[in-house]
Amino acid sequence: CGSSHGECHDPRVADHPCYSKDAHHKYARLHLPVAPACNIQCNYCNRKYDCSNESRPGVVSEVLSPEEAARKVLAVADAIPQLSVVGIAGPGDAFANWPRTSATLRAVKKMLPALKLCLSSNGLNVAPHVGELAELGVDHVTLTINTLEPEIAARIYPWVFWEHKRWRGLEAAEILIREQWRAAAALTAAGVLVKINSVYIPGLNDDELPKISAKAAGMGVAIHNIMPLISDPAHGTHFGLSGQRAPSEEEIESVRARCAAHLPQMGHCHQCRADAVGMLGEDRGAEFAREHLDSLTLDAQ
Ligand code: CLF
Ligand code: SF4
Repeated sequence: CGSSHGECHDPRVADHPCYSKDAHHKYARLHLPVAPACNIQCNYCNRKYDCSNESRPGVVSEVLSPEEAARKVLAVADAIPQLSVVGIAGPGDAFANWPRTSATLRAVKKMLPALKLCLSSNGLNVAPHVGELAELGVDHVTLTINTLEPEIAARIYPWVFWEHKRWRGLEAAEILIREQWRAAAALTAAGVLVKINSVYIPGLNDDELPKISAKAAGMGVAIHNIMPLISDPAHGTHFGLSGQRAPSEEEIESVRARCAAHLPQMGHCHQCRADAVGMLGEDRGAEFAREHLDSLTLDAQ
């Protein structure tokens, strides 16, 4: 399905504001910030802030318990009838906090089964949970994959935590890349609609991005989202502090065109916060902050 053309009638694509460009004017998403920890370090992330694989660095989301998150879903669904998707996109990694993530998904599914469930991850700890995802009815998962080459990955990820141990350098890079593609294969085989996000780091992974599109297309991935590196030194990320620049608009368009030869490209991403609420590009999070939840009307309860 070429979801970026808006011609697909599969409701899993047509009603999802990220998978379908047409849908992003009609449907809203809610991010539940229930996943604080992370199992890797990315050089474009400052761990005090939200996961920069999916979110805008330099903002901090208030972490919710699964119970608070369930309450928030009811409040938002009541207030925003266009709500179609509930996503978990940090502020760390959804699968590095699997007990909290799965408890939240179960609660949402029980209360409002018509909502789509969507997860975003670096891919490290996804494959072992694919069976449970299918059982929970999660049909959208985003994996952030930035390179196929361990030598390049070692310059993006200083370490990963895997099987009770911290790995560094090429060993860490090889584990992460292997597990990311194991996850992509397992998810597509289970019928999950997979989106790949890639952070474009000019001079480092320019030529990797079309290769990722090509490999992903061969696995049945639905869509690729090239996200520009945000490298403001004020955010305190390794890349920001070391002077790594962001790509220009021309560079982004050029690499997207190369990738589009293999896979539909998402061009309407807003690099949302891990607690974003509303239509893409809109953030009504403050209306539904923890201190307001008690006073909200919860008709759906
Ligand atoms: Fe959220 Fe991500 Fe699901 Fe969308 S966002 S978990 S796939 S419901 Fe969308 Fe926001 Fe871009 Fe993400 S615009 S940052 S791609
Ligand atoms: Fe940060 Fe997300 Fe990378 Fe974890 S996966 S280090 S939270 S950008």
